[in-house]
Formats: sequence, structure tokens, C-alpha cells
Amino acid sequence: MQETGDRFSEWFDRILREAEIYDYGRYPVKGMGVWMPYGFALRKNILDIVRKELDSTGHEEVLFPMLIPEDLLIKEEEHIKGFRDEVYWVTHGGLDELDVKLALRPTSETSISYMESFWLNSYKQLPKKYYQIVSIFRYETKSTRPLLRLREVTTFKEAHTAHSSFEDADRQVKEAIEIYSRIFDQLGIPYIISKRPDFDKFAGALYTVAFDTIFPDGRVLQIGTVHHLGQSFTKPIDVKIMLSDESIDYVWQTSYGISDRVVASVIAIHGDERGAVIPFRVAPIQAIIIPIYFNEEEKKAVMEYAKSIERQLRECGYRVKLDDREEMTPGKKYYDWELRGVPVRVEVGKREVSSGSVVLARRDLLKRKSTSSSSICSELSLLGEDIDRNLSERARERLSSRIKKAEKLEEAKAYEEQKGIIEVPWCGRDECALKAQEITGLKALGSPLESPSWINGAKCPVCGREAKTSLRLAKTY
Ligand code: P5A
Ligand code: ZN
Repeated sequence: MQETGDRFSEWFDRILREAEIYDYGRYPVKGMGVWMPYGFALRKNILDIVRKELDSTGHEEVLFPMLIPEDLLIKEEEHIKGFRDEVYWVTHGGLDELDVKLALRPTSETSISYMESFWLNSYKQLPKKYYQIVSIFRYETKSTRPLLRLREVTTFKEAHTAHSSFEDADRQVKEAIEIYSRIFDQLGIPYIISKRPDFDKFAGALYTVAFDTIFPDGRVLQIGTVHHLGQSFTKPIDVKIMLSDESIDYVWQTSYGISDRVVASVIAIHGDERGAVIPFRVAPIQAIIIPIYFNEEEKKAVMEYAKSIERQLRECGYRVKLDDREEMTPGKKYYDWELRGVPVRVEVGKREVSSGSVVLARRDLLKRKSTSSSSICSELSLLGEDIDRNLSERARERLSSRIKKAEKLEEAKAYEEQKGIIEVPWCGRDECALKAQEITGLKALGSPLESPSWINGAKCPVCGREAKTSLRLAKTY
């Protein structure tokens, strides 16, 4: 049921604009778009989940300046090597050339570490977990795509944590993985978690764990990453604390981030040929009420009844809207709200007025059923849960059907046609992952966190050594 697959790219760009989510390509700066009211509301509801998960796990929200002085941004060598080509620089204030160039933050490890050098001085303060939700800027050179590869990432949720030992930072990586899993689960976005090969880790990290999902066109999108930063930033930026044995050491850190790609995934993964299908939990409008009448007399009774249904649902706490546009037919309205992915349509006509009922139509399965208006709140609650469960399940099934195992790289190459992720035995060495990329033309996503049992006794198809884990390969965004 993924009719959006073949011409996905076209579908996605069209839905973003026609559903009035994100207006992209018309604003006169490449890689930057505009959140429109409906999209902004969706983004906000998603961010509410993100905030709830972070706040309840001891993360504290902060807000750092957008500009980072050059001498600070370049302090960590690997970091700046990784980001050098992507930084936007502010060089002038008015007509004056600045003494020190200022970077539009591409991410905030350096500026947050810098302030931590003042804020942190004892192990007693740790662990410390900060996060912010901000715009970041990356001069992306791969082709830019709405929400998927932006030059201004407007929904960058970055968390930065500080610890007194390697092990505690390691533990934090695990907590972050759990938090992101819960966030994606609530949005019905299926994912696989991979430890990235060393050559693809975050610039400055000891290691990187990534969440990937598969889009309808079969390409893989990285939807979040968690990094163990070791002491890479705290050494050059001099973030030191006193430990319990009174010795002085540099702080250990992690960072993890998600972006606009999360909103993009909600749209892309659940959508169908009629448009978006937004999960009930985050839908800006959870139920749209459509009055149906054929003459003035009917109109009066139907509208009055529709308003009472609207009031009732609103009092129960639902986000509802009554579509009272006069110049538009009900059929046209159905089309309009289906495109925007409103999960439930409430139809009320003459028959419903006289029997005290409503028709509930669910967007995911396009099924309708009649229910008494007296139980509409509890019916809607059950229906909303069922929609979200169904969306999650069908997305998860689709993802698992697109992951295949192979013993040889030739099979991986053949599988590329079928679209998805192919997993092969792997000795764990970078050079073999690089070779595998070269041979298959696919990208190495890395390996599962726990070595899978199916590789026992298998050989790395590149070098013939014994496999220690598996390597996932896919065509990526
Ligand atoms: C972690 C947070 C970082 O920047 N510093 C703070 C770390 N990691 S990252 O992998 O580089 O980015 C985190 C996630 O952001 C998404 N992302 C993007 N989304 C849209 N457009 C972009 N240009 C873009 N760049 C990164 C990815 O999902 C990435 O995992
Ligand atoms: Zn090998």
C-alpha cells in the first residue's frame, strides 16, 4: 500500500506544499524553507513529545548564542576538519570587517563546552544534561532537499551531557538511545540502530550510534545520532573537574541530535496516494467535522448539531475543527482534509441529526462507522489509539520486509534493485566496509549494537576472515 514509492520525491515535495506544511523552493535562499501554520502546529506537537521525554529524564533546556567565534570553533581539530566546508561565516558588522570571524553554529559542542569550563568544577555536579532546540546552519553541498537536507535546520534538538568517567558517558549513550526509541515509537517511525563505521562517525566523536529509517522509495534516512565524545572537546577547551579522589580530570561528554527529518519522516512514512496521514497523537487537527446538507432547512439543523458536536469534542480536550466553508461541497472538503492527513473525519448530515449519531471516518484505512453522539469522546479516543497502533505496525512491517541478509556481496548488489537494507557478515574492519561500499555502490550504515547470532561461522565476504558482526548496506539520502 505504498503507492507513494515510485515517484516519492515528487509526492513528498507536493504534499509539503499542498498540505501547507512547509513551503520550500520559493524562498530566495537555497536550502531554506518556511514552516506554514499547519506544519508549524505539527512541528510543535512533535517537539512537545521531545521536550517531555528529555525533561522527564533530567535534561535541562538552555539557549546558546547562534554565533561562535572562529578561534573557539576551530579548537577541536577533527571537529573543524569535519565541518570546515559547511560553515557560514559572518565577517562584517555593518561596514566594519570583524576582527574575529563569527560562525553561524553548525552544531554547538564547542560553545557549550566553553561555557561548561566556567560552570563545572566538581564531580558532584555530574552528570549534567543540557539540551536546546534551535536553528543550525550547514552549507550542505550534496543536493539540498526540503526538511531532509537543509542549509538552515530549524528544528535541531541537540543534547549535550557531561560526565566524570568514560563509563558514565557510555551509560548516557544507552539512555539517549532509549529516549530516541521512545520518541520514534510514539510517532510510529520504525528504525534500526547501527554503530557507524569509524570513517563515518561524527567529527570529534569516539563513536557514533545512528537511527536510520527507510523511506518509501527504499532509500535510508539517518533520523538521529548519539555520540560518545570522550574528552575530545574538553581537553582543548579546558573543561576540568575535581573527581571524588580529589584528582583533576577533563570532563567526559556525549551529544545527540535529531532534526526536521523527524517531521519529514512522519509525513513520508505514513502517507499514501491521497496525501499525508498524521498520527492522531500529533495531528494539529485530530478530527475535522464536515456538515452535509442539501437545502436551507437542513442546513440550519445540521449546522446547529455540528456545532454541538464540535463543542463536545473540544470540551473533551480534542483538537477539532468544524469546516463550515459555504462555497465548497462536502466531497471537496473530504479531499482537502485527506491531503492534510487529518486522522478522523466526522460526518454529520440530516440522518445523524435525527438519530443523534455521527459517522467517524478514519484516514489510515479509509473506513467509516456510525456511532452515537453520546459516546463520541470515548469512541474518538479508542479510534485515535487504534489509528496510531495501525500506522506504527504497518510502518514497522514495511521496514522489516525491506531488510535482507546475504552471505555474498553479489547478492547485496542484486538486492539494491529491490530497495532497502542488506546485511552481510563482517570482520569489523574499516577497510572491508570501505571495500564493500565500493563493490556494491551502497553506503555502509555500520553494525548492530550486539553482534547477531546468524553470522556465527560465517566469513567476511571481502577478506575471508571470520565474521565478528554484520555490516548493513543501503542506498542513503
Ligand atoms: C549531535 C547533536 C550532531 O550535530 N551535535 C549536537 C551532534 N550530530 S549530527 O549527526 O551531525 O546531526 C544530528 C542529526 O541531525 C540531522 N541532520 C540534518 N537534518 C536536516 N538537514 C541537515 N542538513 C542535517 N544535518 C544533520 C540528522 O538526522 C542527524 O542525525
Ligand atoms: Zn573483512
